[in-house]
Amino acid sequence: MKAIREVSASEKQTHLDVNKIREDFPILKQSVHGKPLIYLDNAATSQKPRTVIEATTHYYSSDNSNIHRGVHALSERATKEYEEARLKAQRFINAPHAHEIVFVRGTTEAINLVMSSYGRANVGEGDEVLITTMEHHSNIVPWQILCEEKRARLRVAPINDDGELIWDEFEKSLSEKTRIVAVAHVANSLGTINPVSKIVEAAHRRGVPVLIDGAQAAPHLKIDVQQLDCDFYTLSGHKLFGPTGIGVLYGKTALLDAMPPYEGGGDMIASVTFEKTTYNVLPHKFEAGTPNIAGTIAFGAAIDYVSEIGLDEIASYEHELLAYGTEALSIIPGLRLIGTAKEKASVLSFIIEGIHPHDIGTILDREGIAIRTGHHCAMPVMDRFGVPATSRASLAFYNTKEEIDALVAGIYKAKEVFHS
Ligand code: 7TS
Repeated sequence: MKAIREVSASEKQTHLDVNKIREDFPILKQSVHGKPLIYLDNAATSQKPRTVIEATTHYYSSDNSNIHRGVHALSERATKEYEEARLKAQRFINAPHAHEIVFVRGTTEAINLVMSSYGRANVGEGDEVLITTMEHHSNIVPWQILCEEKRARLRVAPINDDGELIWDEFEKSLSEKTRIVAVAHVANSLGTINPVSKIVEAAHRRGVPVLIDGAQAAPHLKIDVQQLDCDFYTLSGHKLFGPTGIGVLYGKTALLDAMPPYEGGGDMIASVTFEKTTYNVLPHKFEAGTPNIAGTIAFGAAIDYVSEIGLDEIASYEHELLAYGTEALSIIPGLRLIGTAKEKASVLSFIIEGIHPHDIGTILDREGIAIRTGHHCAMPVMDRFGVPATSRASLAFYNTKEEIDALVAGIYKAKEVFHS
């Protein structure tokens, strides 16, 4: 396939060898409905490089055993690999300490942990929790549960027609009653990159801690939690080219130390009697029960993989792809992009006059193109833009301009079928 628009030499800023990278992803080699697979649903979950798949196989073939308990060789090896993954995650987000990395199932569990432990201990009647309109349901519903339980108020900072946070409104919503701010770093349905440093600064001026939902940021942007100075940061391994069922909650030591446990069980205790149980040190206090050992080790391999390519390279290549895609989609008659923030990550959400997003998704699927259609677990965003759903193409560093051309051709085909 050849790109519709030739790219001038001055536009070629990146050195990323996409064809070589694609060789690392076995799943991308297949055909769907007789057409080469074009996978543009990376915001839902991304594909896995061979090293991640092999790390899983290697663990189960050679090292499988429980961790932190056995004195035998297998358990020692498994424990070492599991704890090495923690160090990799620590370096990946530049956390000051390894014990500030809590392994969880994913972003959803990370936010629920903070809500349940920090939230229940610190939010009371009349207090406020501040989020934004562009949050994923995972960063709305836990806070609603908390606010209902505590008779607290959930405040929502609005967004403008481009899908950007309205700064003045956000600042006005911060008050002496605010107990925590929880915002997406990158919005999954719009691609908006939030001004998280500025958010943290404004909240900290009022002594309010900030949780950043980094599920959609970690695969695309370099994360430095020390620079951000955020209090909590969450991410999901499966969006970061790792396995499902593993993610990270980063929290500052002082906060994590002061928080009560989330779940009770094995590994999170120091000693147990029927009279009194004492809890383990961080991070084990928050990791009750046998964890996802294979997934954690393979997640470590995913971190190695993306770190080797480099987040700066990834961000710059994806920026090029996004600019190309935005231009290509914008000129399609009847197409409206939902989410046109100045600062955006590689998400192209759109609607087309006269065609339901699900029909577009189905027609594209026949062309071998995987996109997501629906509300993307961000129903308030759909309400804000007055649409029931959007079609969403979300890009990763293994996608190409030729694939975007195929997406455009597929959309024209849908328009033909529906006479739109
Ligand atoms: N926060 C954001 C911003 C997300 O995009 C998602 C998942 C989550 C939280 C939840 O992450 P999980 O790994 O715990 O499920 N977003 C999407 C999506 O856009 N399409 O499918 C899942």
